[in-house]
Amino acid sequence: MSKVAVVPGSFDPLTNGHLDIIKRAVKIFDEVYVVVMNNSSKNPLFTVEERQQLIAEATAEYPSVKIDSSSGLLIDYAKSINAAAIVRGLRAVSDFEYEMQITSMNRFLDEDIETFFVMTKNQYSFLSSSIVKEVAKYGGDVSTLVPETVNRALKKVYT
Ligand code: COD
Repeated sequence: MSKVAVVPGSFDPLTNGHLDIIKRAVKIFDEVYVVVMNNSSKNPLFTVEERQQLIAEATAEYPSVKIDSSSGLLIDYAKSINAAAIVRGLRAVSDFEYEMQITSMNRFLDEDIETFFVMTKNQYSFLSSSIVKEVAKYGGDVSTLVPETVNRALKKVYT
């Protein structure tokens, strides 16, 4: 049976840190669903469709990657595609508390779906979508921190 994983996130926008996590998931799972989800505490810059398009362009070389979106609960989405696992990225200890809370809640809602944590490359451990947007907004160069298409999209928004 093929092993399916969900890589959920806000991806507003996709960074090289996200991409690193997606590539690591691709090595382990047969199918990897990268899913743009609602995070009710964030106010997105890009629409869901724009974020999906940017992810699709950056992952085009990986046939096992599928792009989707959902406005419901992550666990319901994971069940709907028979996922065995949710894959999340860890950057630093500061991510741990938030991730533990999400994982515990998802496990409370469904015991059978495991969450796997993947550590990013050290060079991306300081990266977040928010920090990238902040730097891009004030004209800083983020071209080595995000895929080329994301860099172009950020320039379009901020010039
Ligand atoms: N290196 C490695 N990993 C990274 C990096 C980096 N530089 N940057 C981000 N990541 C990881 C994050 O740790 C995360 O695992 C993933 O990439 C996505 O990050 P974000 O910031 O784009 O996404 P989040 O954290 O906003 O995603 C939160 C969800 C949208 C998944 C969550 O809010 C959710 O599940 N919402 C749906 C509603 C729901 O089910 N809620 C109940 C769960 S408690």
